[in-house]
Amino acid sequence: MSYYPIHTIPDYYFIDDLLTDEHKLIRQSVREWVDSFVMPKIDDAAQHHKDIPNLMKELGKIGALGPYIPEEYGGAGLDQISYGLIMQELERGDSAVRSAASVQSSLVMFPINEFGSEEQKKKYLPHLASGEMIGAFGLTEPNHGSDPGSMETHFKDMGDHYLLNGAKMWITNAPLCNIAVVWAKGEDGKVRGLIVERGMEGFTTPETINKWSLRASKTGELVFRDVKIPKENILPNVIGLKGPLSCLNSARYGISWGVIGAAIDCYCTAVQYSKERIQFGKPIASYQLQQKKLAEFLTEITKAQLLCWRLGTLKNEHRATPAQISLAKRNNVKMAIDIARESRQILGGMGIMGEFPMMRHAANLESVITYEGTHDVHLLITGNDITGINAF
Ligand code: TGC
Ligand code: FAD
Repeated sequence: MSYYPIHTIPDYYFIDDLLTDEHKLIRQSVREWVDSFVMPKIDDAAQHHKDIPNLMKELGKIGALGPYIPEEYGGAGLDQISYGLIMQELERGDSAVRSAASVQSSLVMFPINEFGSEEQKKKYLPHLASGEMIGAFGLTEPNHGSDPGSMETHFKDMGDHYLLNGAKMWITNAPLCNIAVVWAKGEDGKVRGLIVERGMEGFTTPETINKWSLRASKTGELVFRDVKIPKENILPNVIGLKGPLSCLNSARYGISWGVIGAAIDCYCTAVQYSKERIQFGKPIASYQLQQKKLAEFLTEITKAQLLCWRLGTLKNEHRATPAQISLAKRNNVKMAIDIARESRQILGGMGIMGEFPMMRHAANLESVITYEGTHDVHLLITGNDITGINAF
């Protein structure tokens, strides 16, 4: 259960009036699931650096894997606002839970649905939607993070199969994955997507340990040593860096919504605590300094909610540009990490404890502000959009 009553979750500008009954129903059901399934387990999982048992199958059951994938492939066929609301509710629980759902949905199911063959869609999507199969997305490499176009992972055409060599690093769910969508260069230097399956000889997934962030999520490497990839495992319908970057548009959009959930969890906890905690004979909520913080949190959350609602509407109309998505990802993650850090102070010493979510969210958001394009990379994308000059 959340520490605060669920009805205190803010909707200061009546954004609910802009949602359909279906949107509100979806949000309510994911909200309740997070309270009953995630909240009781998340501190233990994060403290002990372990994932929540059965998470993917449970996410599959509530329809959080591939919500916008067509129903014929096991998705829910929902719109982009629904996807955003689901991400928001999941990240109110923990960024690791949203990460699990967004990698599976936007980075694994999305490319198979957009760029895959009919056989690939039928073979993988229903199992990914149910959470029986876990996917990973391999773009980042040890020597190439912000600059994926310089990737070294490559494959050769051997006639009846491809031979894949290289390594990917910082990969969410690598140690757990059944399949990985891996981006690699062919002999012509062009980037292609390959579906690599666990069990293929020469494919290993060592875990990255000792993280201080996203501790309830498994991260690892994808290592390929002469891995034979059947020819039918290449994604046939995309060539070039725009393949992986299109997936990132979808995942970055989900993050823009998701982090509002983390900010809401911190804000609602701080409001509740500040009304209960008495110092100098009065609740600390009665002091102007604390009210200033709470007023600023609510202002920033409301602005972020409006930004996401509008972006979701543009996405539904296929009008959202990658640069608009970058602006929202950058703004909203910074908003959330600032609220997590500042709200922790409202709890004083209690703010460092696992019973309250602020330290966990703040630590998680250090990853979120780095992955899917760092804060500075998104600034450069906006700068490029304004000036037409690439400053990378
Ligand atoms: P550039 O020359 O600008 O572009 C190369 C080609 O890509 C196209 N493009 C896009 N297409 C679709 N969507 C976008 N957002 C696109 N951005 C660029 C572009 O039009 C061009 O196409 P074409 O046909 O002309 O070839 O690329 P560049 O080499 O200068 O690099 C800039 C870029 C875009 C790569 C950089 O700005 C960037 O975004 N770097 C960040 C890398 C990143 O975000 N990595 C994320 C890895 S995945 C991850 O973090 C998952 S976390 C999972 C979790 O939630 O747990
Ligand atoms: P670098 O690119 O080395 O950047 C270091 C610093 O330099 C940053 O501050 C950056 O902003 C700055 N910088 C870089 N270029 C410029 C420039 N031109 N101008 C000014 N400053 C610049 N990747 C995947 O492919 N799949 C995943 O599932 C995945 N999951 C992740 C999970 C976690 C927990 C983390 C932490 C990362 C994950 N990533 C994943 C990788 C993530 O996308 C990269 O960490 C991120 O893109 C940054 O790359 P880097 O770490 O190599 O940093």
